[in-house]
Amino acid sequence: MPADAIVMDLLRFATVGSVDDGKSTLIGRLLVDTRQLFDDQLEAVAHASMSRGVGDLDLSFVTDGLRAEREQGITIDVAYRYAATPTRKFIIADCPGHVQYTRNMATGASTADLALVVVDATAGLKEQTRRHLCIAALLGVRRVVVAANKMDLAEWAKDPYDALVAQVDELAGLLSIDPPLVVPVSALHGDYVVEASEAAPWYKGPTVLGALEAAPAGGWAGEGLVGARLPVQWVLRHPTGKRTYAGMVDGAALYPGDTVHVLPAGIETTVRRVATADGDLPVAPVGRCVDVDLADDTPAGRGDLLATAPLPQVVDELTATVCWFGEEPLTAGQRFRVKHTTRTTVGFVDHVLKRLDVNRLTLEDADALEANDIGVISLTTADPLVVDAYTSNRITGSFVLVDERTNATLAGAMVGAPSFARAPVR
Ligand SMILES: Nc1nc2c(ncn2[C@@H]2O[C@H](COP(=O)(O)OP(=O)(O)OP(=O)(O)O)[C@@H](O)[C@H]2O)c(=O)[nH]1
Ligand SMILES: [Mg+2]
Repeated sequence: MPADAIVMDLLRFATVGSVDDGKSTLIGRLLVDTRQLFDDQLEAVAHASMSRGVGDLDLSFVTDGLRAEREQGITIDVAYRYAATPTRKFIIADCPGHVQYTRNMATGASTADLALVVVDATAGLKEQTRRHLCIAALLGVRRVVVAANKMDLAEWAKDPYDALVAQVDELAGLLSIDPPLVVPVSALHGDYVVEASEAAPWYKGPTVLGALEAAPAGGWAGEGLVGARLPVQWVLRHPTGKRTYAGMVDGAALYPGDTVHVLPAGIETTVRRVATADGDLPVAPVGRCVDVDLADDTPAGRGDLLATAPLPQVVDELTATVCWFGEEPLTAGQRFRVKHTTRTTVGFVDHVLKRLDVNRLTLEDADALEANDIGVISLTTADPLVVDAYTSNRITGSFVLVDERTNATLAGAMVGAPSFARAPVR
């Protein structure tokens, strides 16, 4: 099978939604009912459930493996699981819902093609679910499936389901995404997760698994908008004295013979060869790690970017959308280490421009961002960065702000203003 076919067959999705709405239970149910778990894994979950006194089989224990997670009954770290059905492979990121771990959710969603939003249908859309969906939309996840969970507690009444559909449609409109499918489910009992059920005769749509199998792969908003991008990770020095440049291809495929620019220096040259440990390639597809030989002995270093047209921008002042995870507020004048692709430099916050109201999805004037706020800032960097708008490329359009003293990652940032917010940034 060609490499592309394997990629096409794969869907990466992340669970998002508020704490305790049933994300881990739903993933546990999905894995158990599609028979992804070995007997000994199931036995271990059953044993842990009994010893914690939470019944015969707490399905959330399938992904909640940390002791603190099982003791507190919440997810803390993102759990990645693999699953395969006859039609598709899945990489699942089960994210935490607790507001304190929003940064982990953002990490889990940052590589997802699809967000599986889990909502307790008896409670409706909560602020944290809106925040999660905003973050997923900001991260470019445009495909969404909603599980209206705990329908058993609502005795499968249609009214709470209809009310949730109306709330979800309104939010989708504000986020400029298509109205998502809303599947009524009981993660606890399994109705409409893998198996259809008689519980909701008024529901004619697919199960959660059916929706996940039918969703188009890829699905990230910015695909195909830029040329090839290769952030140089290593410079390989050969015995002959020649240098070649290793890194992962992104944005678009890279071909021998392509005209490339070495940025930020701006030197134009040609790709002579694209090699791997197994020999030369006629084409290096997106996601492939390769070693590039440039014509004319063109010099480049770690942190440089090799790019084909349409080209990125070289900037030392930029506007960015940030998810702020620091305990202390983010304000103008602060200084951070900026990590962008393989380049690290220092950045200074010139202004905090806006803060996103996650309930109304409007950008409000602000001069500080509190923990877990989403906002817009302007930043100056000590060295130039080579960027694309996040809406065009996930890799070259994102960076993180790191505390220089503690090394803690304090913000995830996307180049440009949020695409969906209605108010102008300046
Ligand atoms: N009645 C009922 N209870 C459910 C259902 N799904 C989950 N629960 C219960 O809800 C509680 C929370 O479930 P989890 O799966 O841990 O929720 P979560 O969304 O993963 O929580 P965090 O990861 O901490 O955000 C557990 O006690 C579950 O047994 C359901 O469909 N019906
Ligand atoms: Mg969980």
